[in-house]
Amino acid sequence: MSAPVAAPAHPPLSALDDEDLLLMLTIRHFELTLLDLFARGELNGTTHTCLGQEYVPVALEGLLTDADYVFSNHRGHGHYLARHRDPRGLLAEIMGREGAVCSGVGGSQHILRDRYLSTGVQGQSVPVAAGVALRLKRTEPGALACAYIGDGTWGEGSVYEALNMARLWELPLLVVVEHNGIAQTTPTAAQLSGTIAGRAAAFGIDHVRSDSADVAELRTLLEPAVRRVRRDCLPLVVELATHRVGPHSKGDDTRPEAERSAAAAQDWYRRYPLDHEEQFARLDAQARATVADIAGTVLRLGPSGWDR
Ligand SMILES: Cc1ncc(C[n+]2csc(CCOP(=O)(O)OP(=O)(O)O)c2C)c(N)n1
Ligand SMILES: [Mg+2]
Repeated sequence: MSAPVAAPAHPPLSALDDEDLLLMLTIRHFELTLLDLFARGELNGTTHTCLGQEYVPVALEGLLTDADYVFSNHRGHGHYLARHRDPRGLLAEIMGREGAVCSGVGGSQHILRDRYLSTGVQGQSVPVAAGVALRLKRTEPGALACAYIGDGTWGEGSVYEALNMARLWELPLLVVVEHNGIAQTTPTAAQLSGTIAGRAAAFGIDHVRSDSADVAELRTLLEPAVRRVRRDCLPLVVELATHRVGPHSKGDDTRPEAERSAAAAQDWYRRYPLDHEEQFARLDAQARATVADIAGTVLRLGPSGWDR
C-alpha cells in the first residue's frame, strides 16, 4: 500500500487574470518602495503598508461598482489603488509632490477622491459610512457603502453605534474586517473578548468569514452576500482572516520571529508563483518596473504647493 500523500500546507491559489494579478503586484511593489524610500530618508511622516493583505481589496473591488462608496483606514494604500489604480497620484500625495491626489494635505491616511475616503482615526469611518449608506438607500438604491476596518478597531464604541443604526434602519453597509490578528503590537487574543461573529449577531447582522487568500474563491463566496446588501438594504460584516507580513508602520514589528515567519509562509506573494510561475514572473517584473519608474519621476517633482 502506498503511503498517504500529505495534504499541502496551503491549497494552491486559483489562477488570476492578468489585470487582478498586476494590481496585486503593483500594490506589493508600491508598499515595498515606500519602506525603501523611508529607509533612504526620502520620506517622512507615517505610513502603514498592507503587505500580505493586497488580495483583500482586489477581491472586493470585483464586487463593487462605481456607485459604491469605499471608506478606508490607516492601512489604506491597497484600498485606494484597487479603487483608483493611481500609484503616481498616491505616491505624490504621500511625498507631498506635484500631482498629489489631495494636494499633499492628506498624506498616507487621509485621502478623498470621488467616492473614496480614508481616515487614520480608528472607528471613524463606520458611522460616516452608515450615514452615506442611508443617503444611498434614499437616493441611489442598489449602491452600498463599504468600510474596511481592522480587528483591533472592534474596541471602538463608534463601530457599535453605527452597526446598531445600520441594522435598525436597514442600511446597505458592508463592513470588511481585515483580521490580521494584531493591532499595532497587541495580539487580538489580548484585546477582543468573544468573536466578531458574535458581535455582528448581537445586532442581528449577517456575518461571513473566510481565511482564504484566493481572490476567485473569495468573490464566489461573497458575491451572493454582497448582492443581498444591495437588494435587501441590510448590513453585512465580512471577516477575512489575513496576515500582516510587514511591520505595523516602519521597523516596528514586535512579533517573535516564529510568528513573523508563520505569517510570511501564508503570504500570497510566496504562494501564488508555486502554481503560476510564468505569469507571476512576467507581471512581477512589470509591476516592479512601473513602480520604480513612478518613484523616480515623483522624486524629481517639486512640492505639491498646497499652501500657495
Ligand atoms: C482612535 C485611534 N486610536 C489609536 C490609534 C493608533 N493606531 C493606529 S493603527 C492602530 C492599530 C489598529 O489595529 P487594527 O484595527 O487591527 O488594524 P491593523 O493595523 O492591524 O490593520 C492603532 C492603535 C488610531 N489611529 N486611532
Ligand atoms: Mg489588525
